[in-house]
Amino acid sequence: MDYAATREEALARIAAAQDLGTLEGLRIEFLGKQGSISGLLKTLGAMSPEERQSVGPQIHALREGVTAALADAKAALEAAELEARLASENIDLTLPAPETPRGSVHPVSQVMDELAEIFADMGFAVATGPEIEDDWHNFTALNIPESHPARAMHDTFYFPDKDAEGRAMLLRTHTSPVQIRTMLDVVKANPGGAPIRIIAPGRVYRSDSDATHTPMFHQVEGLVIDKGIHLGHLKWTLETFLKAFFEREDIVLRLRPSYFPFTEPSVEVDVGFAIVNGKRVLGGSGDAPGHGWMELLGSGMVNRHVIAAGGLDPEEWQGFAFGIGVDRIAMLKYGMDDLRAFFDGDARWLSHYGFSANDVPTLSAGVGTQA
Ligand code: 2NL
Repeated sequence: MDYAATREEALARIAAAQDLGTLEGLRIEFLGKQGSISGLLKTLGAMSPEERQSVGPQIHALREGVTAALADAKAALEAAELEARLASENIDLTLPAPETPRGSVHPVSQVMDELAEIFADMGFAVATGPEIEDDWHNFTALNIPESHPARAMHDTFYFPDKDAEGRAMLLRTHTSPVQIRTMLDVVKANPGGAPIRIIAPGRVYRSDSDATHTPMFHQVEGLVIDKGIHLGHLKWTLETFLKAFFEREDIVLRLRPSYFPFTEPSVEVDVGFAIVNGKRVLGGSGDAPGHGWMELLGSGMVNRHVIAAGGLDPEEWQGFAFGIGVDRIAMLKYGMDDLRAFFDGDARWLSHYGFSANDVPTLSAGVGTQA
C-alpha cells in the first residue's frame, strides 16, 4: 500500500477545509473509531513480526502527520473565526443601559418605619412578639373577662389545639400581648421594675371582612410605664407624634371619654379637620365652622390589673398606652381610599403608591397632608 499517497491526499483535504465542521468530519473519517487510519493500525495485529517492523513505522508516521495537520488547521480556522467576529461585532457604549426592574416599599412598611422613627426620637424602643399567642397573654392579662365578646369564636381565630400549659392558642387580635411579655421580661431582668417606653408594631388578626375591615391588619401600640405618669404625658406624646407624622403644626386633639378593659380611664382621641375643595384635611380645631372631628386612635391610663399582670406593683408604677390602626393612618396620610387594595398584591397599585427603597423615612419626608 502507498502510505505516502494516502498521506498526501489526507493533507490536501485537510488544507482545503473551510470551516471547523468540515475539519471535524475529516478527523472522524481518518482517526475516528471506524476511521481509515484507525483501520490501518488495526491490521498491524494480524501481521508477522517482520512485516510489522517494516509497515508499522509508516502507518504511525501517517497517523502522526494527519494528527498534526488537523491540529494546525483547527488552530488556523479558530483564529480566522475570532478575527471575523471581532471585525463584525461591535458594542455601542453610548446606548443607555437596559432598565433594571425595581421593587418598592409597601405603604404599610413605610408608615411603620415612620412610626418607629418618630417614637425613637421620643425615646421609645421597638418591641416584637409572636403572632400565634395564648389566651392568657392576649386576653386574661389585659383584663378582658371570659365573657367578653372579643373572645368569642366569631371575632378571634382560634387553633384547635391547646398549648403545653393548657391555654387556648389563637392569632393575636392586637399587639398588646407583646407589651405584656415586655413588662414580664423587664421585671424578670430587674425585679424592682423599671421604666418602659416601647411601641409594638405588627400584624394582628380578627375574623372580620368587609369594605373597611380585613381579617389581617396592622397595629402599632405604645406603652409607657414609669412613676407619676398621668394623662398629660399621654396627650403630649400623642400630640407630638401626630404633628410629626402628618407634618402639620396645627394638629388639634380632642380627648373623649371611652371604655377599654385594659385602660382606666380610657380616652378616644379625635383630630380636627377642615373641608378643603371637598376633601378632609387634618388641622385646626374641629369645632370651627366647616370643620369636624375625626376619630384617630384609642388610648388611656393602663388599668391597674394589667400593671399587676405584667408583674409590677400598681401602687408604685403607672402608665399610659395607646393603639393605632396603621393601615388607617397610612390611608389618611397618603390619600388612599380602599383598604382592601393594601392586601390585593397588585403590582400596579404598588408602583403608584409604593415608596422607593432609598426613601428613608425622616420626620420631614413624605407628601404630608396638604390641600
Ligand atoms: C384602639 C385601641 C388601645 C391599648 C390599645 C394597651 C396595651 C397594654 C395595656 C393597656 Cl399592654 N393598653 N393598649 C390601650 C388603649 C387602646 O387600642 O382602638 N386601637 C386601634
